[in-house]
Amino acid sequence: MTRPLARVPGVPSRQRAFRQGSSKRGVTCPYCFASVAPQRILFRCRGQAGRRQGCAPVLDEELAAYTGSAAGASLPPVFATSGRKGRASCPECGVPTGNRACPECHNPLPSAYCDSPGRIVALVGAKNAGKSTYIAVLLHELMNRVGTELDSSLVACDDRTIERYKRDFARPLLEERRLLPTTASAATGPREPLVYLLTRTRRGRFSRPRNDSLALVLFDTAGEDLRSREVTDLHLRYLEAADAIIFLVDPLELPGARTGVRDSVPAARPAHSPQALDPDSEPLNVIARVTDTLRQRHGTRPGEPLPVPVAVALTKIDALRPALLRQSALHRSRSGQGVLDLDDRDAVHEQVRALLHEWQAGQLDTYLGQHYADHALFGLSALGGVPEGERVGAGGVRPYRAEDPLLWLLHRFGMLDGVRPGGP
Ligand SMILES: Nc1nc2c(ncn2[C@@H]2O[C@H](COP(=O)(O)OP(=O)(O)OP(=O)(O)O)[C@@H](O)[C@H]2O)c(=O)[nH]1
Ligand SMILES: [Mg+2]
Ligand SMILES: [Zn+2]
Ligand SMILES: [Zn+2]
Repeated sequence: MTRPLARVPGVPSRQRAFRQGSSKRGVTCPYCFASVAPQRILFRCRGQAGRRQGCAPVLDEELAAYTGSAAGASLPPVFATSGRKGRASCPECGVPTGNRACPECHNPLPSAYCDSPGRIVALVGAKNAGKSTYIAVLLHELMNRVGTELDSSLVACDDRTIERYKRDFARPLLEERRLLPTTASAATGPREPLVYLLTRTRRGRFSRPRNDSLALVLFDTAGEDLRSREVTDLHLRYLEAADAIIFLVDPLELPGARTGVRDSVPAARPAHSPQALDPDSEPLNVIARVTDTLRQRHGTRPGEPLPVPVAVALTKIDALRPALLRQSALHRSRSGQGVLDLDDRDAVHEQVRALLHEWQAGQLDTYLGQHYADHALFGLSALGGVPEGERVGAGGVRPYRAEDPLLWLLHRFGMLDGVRPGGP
């Protein structure tokens, strides 16, 4: 007999505090991370199309400065208006428009993003932790299997995001099955976040369907750049703007984990490599630097936990010995469709916690507990198998639990119900 699912739609009080605490008065631009008061948001003329009269395209210098190129920066002009409505008429041609733009960098601000509080999710981790691979796979999952399950759409907010996702992530990794190159430091060239709007339609039993949106802003940080305390300006603003953090940890880098690793996996780094001596790349030191940055923004007192939820995920768990995962929560696939299974969540959290302690990395867990009001532990594999040389393993990319951290964050943001299959 199946028991009725215990639904937990309400947001726990701790989380409610977070939602209120982080309510920003303005909108944070997902491109330049400037905080923009609603009345300062610009509109962009819709321009000429077919028989519609409108302004001709002109070079937008702010946008060109942001992208570092004049290509694609010739657009109908932007204009300011005193009103706060979602639409305005162009003062030049009179055509009404609903296209909005950031007053600082002139990138498009989707109306769903302006109207609902945007959530910026920052993805961080040491060099080689698996960030770029994870971005490629997570976005693909959200556009396909997981998107269908959640009744959600994932839409790129600008053409450059579409182009870059294809060129730098999907084509090499998912189509050509080549491992992604090390991400170059932001110091060597301008880099842009990938900006998506994730919209979920929720059908309540007694209410009309409602759309909830989350701006998923993924900035593929180079692990290299998180090694020093002098984080680049864009990184700093990205972290300061973050409403949630996904922190990726390569278990093969944890001191005690090697015994739990399959023999077939080559050492993540030979003992004599300079990196092996580099304490700046230790997961704990990377998270500590990120935490210091967040503390400055939130102005919290030392000892007072930060309100930003942080999801900490062990990547590459396919490389762990099967014996370690057998009969464990991590070994099961996730249950639940379009909901977060809270029993499963607790079990995975506890198992990863136990693994961390077993691997002499218990400090990481202790540190998170001391500094964050809300942290959750995950184990995932973006590739689903150990790579062969420069290529994805023979079975192709078969992600495993890659979406878990995002589902938890959606639950935290009140966009996904939690259930306890075993009763409350
Ligand atoms: N076994 C296994 N290996 C993985 C997985 N994901 C990534 N890797 C390995 O980890 C390497 C680094 O992954 P990246 O995604 O490039 O790491 P990164 O965090 O972006 O690194 P930086 O760009 O240097 O900061 C890959 O080349 C793979 O060899 C996984 O799911 N399983
Ligand atoms: Mg990378
Ligand atoms: Zn116009
Ligand atoms: Zn901007």
